[in-house]
Amino acid sequence: MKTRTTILILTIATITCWGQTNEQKEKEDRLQFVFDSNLPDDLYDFYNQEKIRTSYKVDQDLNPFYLRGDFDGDKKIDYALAVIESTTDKKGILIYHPVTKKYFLAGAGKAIPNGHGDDYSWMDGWEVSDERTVEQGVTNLKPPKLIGEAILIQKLESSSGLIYWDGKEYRWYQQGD
Ligand SMILES: [Ca+2]
Repeated sequence: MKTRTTILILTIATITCWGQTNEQKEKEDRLQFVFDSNLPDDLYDFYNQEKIRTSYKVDQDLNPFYLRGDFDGDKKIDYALAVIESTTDKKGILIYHPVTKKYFLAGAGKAIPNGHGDDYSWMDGWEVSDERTVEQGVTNLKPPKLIGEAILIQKLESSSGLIYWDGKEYRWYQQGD
């Protein structure tokens, strides 16, 4: 009797397992990854919202895959998460302001002003910039006065640019070409 129950349970477990679609599996893997990564609470809660986590995958190819800084200059920590838009596979950055709970996209389907289109697949490095004053870049555009910390985006040994907050939105400033 005991054996029969065990077999029954195992069979049900196997069927349940087979019934799981790839999509579900992928979603669970994604969640597990985020869970395992020890994301800061604010960022975890943000990413774990249904509409966010179903729309954007975390870009696990980028190291680190998230940055912490005061991007809007209010002296409170903000986050930038490397993401891939699920429907298009376009890469980019999701910037989150925990104080206002607002988020902003750069790439991953959204082109920001003066930027590099809506897909940052070329991006292979990023960091919080330590520049307080931005030097003249390779275009004629005047360097912005930074309100908060800027995010330096790099295509290694090639081009770089800054993503910075202008008080209303995030914009791009091209540095090297
Ligand atoms: Ca801030």
